[in-house]
Amino acid sequence: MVMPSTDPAHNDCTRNTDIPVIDLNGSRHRVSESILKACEEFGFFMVTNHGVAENVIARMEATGSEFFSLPASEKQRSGPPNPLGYGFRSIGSNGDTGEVEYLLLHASPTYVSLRAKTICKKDHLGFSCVVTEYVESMRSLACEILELLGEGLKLGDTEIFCKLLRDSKSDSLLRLNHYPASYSSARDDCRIGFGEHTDPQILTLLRSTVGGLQIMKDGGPWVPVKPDPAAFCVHVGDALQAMTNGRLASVRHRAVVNSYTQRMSVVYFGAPPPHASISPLSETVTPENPRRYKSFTWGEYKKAMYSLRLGQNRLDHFLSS
Ligand code: GA4
Repeated sequence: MVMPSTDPAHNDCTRNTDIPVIDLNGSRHRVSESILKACEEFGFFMVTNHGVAENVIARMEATGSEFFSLPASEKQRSGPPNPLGYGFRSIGSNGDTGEVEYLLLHASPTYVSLRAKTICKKDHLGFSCVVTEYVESMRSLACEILELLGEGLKLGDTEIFCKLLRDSKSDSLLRLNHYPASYSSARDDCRIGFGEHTDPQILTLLRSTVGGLQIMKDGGPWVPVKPDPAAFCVHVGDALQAMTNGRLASVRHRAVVNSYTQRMSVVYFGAPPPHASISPLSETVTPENPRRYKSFTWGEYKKAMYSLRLGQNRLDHFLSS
C-alpha cells in the first residue's frame, strides 16, 4: 500500500526555499561575511564542518532517547518543569501547549549539581556528565560562530557575545524535545509540536535528524528546514537582536509533528548571566539606525518572558522611547 506523504517537510502548508548552509572550513573572511548575511536575511542558517565530535553527539542522542523511552512515571519524577525539568505537553506556565515532551536543563558548569538533581533518573550523574560534555562542545561552537559574526559586524571587541556565554553564571540551557509520531488523520498535516516563537537568548544551536522544524522569514509562509545529520541549525535569539540594535533579527520558528516518525531535537540556548546588561552595541547604532532598545538585564528580560505567552513579541516591551 502506498502511504500518502504526511512528512511535514513536504506538506501543503509549507514551501521550500534556500536556507543558507555555511561550511565552517571555508576562508575565515568569507565565512564571517556569510554568517553575517544569513543572520541579517534569515536570522537562521545551518553549519557544516562544525568540528563537534560524532561520539559526543551520539552519546547525547542515545542518552536522550533512553530517557524518553522510560515509563511516564519515571520521567515525571524529573518534573513538573519549574521552569526546568521534565514537561509533557504544557510549555511555560501561561497556557501554551504542544504535542511534545521535553527535558530542560541548566547548561552552565556553575549549576551542574542543580542539573543532576533535576534528572531524577537512576543514573542521573552519568546523564549529567553526558550533558556536560555536549554543552561544552556547543559553547565552543557557539563562540566560534559569534566571534565570526563579531568580525563581520566589525565590532571593536569581537569576543563580546562569547564572554557572556563563557561567564561562569551564564544562564545557558539545554533542551531535549521528543515529538511522538502523531498517528493522526493523514490530511491533518500541520499538527503543532512546539508553537511559533523566537528564542529569547543570544544564539541557539539545534540538531535533529528528522524533519519538523519550520522557520518564517519576514512574515512570509512557513519554510521547512530539511534535516541534515551533518549540520547544526543556528538561530539568532532576541538578546542578539537587541545587542545589534535590530540589525540581526531573531527568527520565528515552530515544530510540527510527523505522522509516521517520532522526532527528537537537542537544543542548546546560549544565554548571558542574569546580571549582564543587554544594550545595543555602539557599532550598530548609527544616524540611519538610531537606538531601538533600552538597556535591560538578562534577569529583567527573563521576568518579562515568563510573564508572556510563547508566541508573543517580548522585545517590543523594551523599545527605547
Ligand atoms: C522558548 C525557547 C526555549 O525553549 C525556552 C522556552 C521557555 C520554556 O519552555 O520554559 C518559554 C519560551 C522559551 C519563551 C516564553 C516562555 C518561556 C516558555 C514560555 C511560554 C526554554 C526559553 O528560554 O524561552
